[in-house]
Amino acid sequence: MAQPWSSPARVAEPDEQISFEELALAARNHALPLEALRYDVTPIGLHYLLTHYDIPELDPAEFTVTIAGRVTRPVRLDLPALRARPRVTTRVTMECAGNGRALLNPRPVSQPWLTGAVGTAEWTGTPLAPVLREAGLADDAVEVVFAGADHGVERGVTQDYQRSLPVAEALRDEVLLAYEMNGVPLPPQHGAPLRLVVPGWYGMAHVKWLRQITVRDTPFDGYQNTSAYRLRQHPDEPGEPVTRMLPRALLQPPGYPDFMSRVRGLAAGPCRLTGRAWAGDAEVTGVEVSIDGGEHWTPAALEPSDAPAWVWRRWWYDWQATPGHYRLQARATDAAGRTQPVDQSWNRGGFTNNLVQRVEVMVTDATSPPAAAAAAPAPNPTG
Ligand SMILES: Nc1nc2c(c(=O)[nH]1)N[C@H]1C(S)=C(S)[C@@H](COP(=O)(O)O)O[C@H]1N2
Ligand SMILES: [Mo]
Repeated sequence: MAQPWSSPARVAEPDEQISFEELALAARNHALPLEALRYDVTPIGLHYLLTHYDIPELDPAEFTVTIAGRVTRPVRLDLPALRARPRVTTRVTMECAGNGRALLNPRPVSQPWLTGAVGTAEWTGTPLAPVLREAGLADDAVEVVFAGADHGVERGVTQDYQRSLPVAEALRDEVLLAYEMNGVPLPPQHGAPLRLVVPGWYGMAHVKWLRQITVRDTPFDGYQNTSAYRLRQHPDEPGEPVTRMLPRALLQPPGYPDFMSRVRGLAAGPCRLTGRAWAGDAEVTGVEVSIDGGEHWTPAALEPSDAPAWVWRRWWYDWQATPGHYRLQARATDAAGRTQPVDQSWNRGGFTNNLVQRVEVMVTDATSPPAAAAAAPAPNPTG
């Protein structure tokens, strides 16, 4: 073979387009269609999806998860035992740390997300903390490693997908061993029969197909913690770990799309712009909208909520649309004063890029046909 079968991390050349390999990843791992921002809870098939390797084949009847390592009483639990434990349902907005990657310049070569790597689900399961406490955490426990049943090779490193959390994070009340999503057993692609849910953290921490929990007295040095999911400017630096979601607002694109460009068509007149906003740590306190490409920002209305930062909230802004070409933008600010940047903050992995979303809209006079129809394009052969 001319190419090594598992290549090192790479940043695209300045004029390099999306590759066949990136297309292959994008076709497996899909985004939330932005019109699905209309749902408080994302229907399962519309929730974004990200799987590093293959979806593993697991028999729920045979399935067990083990809790071992630095504990006094190692435990093995099957699904009936998990279901017999206290049952909690919690709503969580989850976003991939790579969301926004393909908008970066230069582009880190990996799953080429635009802005839709997010979804909100209702996860049902049992809290992790009591399970860990019953197993008896050793005094010297520092991290807990969560291993999935999926296996692959990444940048030359053969592995099962594994991620660790510091003990204090693993013991948070909100962290769940989840066996249901939106009221039904987890579907295969979202981690059946069991996954971890770590509200507030980017997606990589929510380990799917969870089959082993190992308590450690030293920091975990696995690939997904020390090589991947680090904020680096240079390949050789250790980099800061990726943890919680930064604030982000998304706009549900108004009007109707052009098939290829996705530019929106909209008839002039009153238009309520609406979308969702969330964060991973301190709650969203405001959303601002710009209709003039970022010259002016106006506060949007934000739905009142007692929910934590990681449950997305609806926002809206009443726009009097007059004919013309617009670039709509929305940006969120959280209670810690963090606002989404209008310029990219770049890192080699393309992580945590919460650069503001931009939506192009052609507003046409309500009485004349839309510009696109007037141009009478050839029928689309692909349907
Ligand atoms: N076992 C396992 N867990 C995993 C992954 C994976 O590839 N294998 N991908 C992670 C990443 S990067 C993300 S963004 C989320 C995606 O969860 P979803 O596919 O249910 O939306 O799962 C995380 N958990
Ligand atoms: Mo991710």
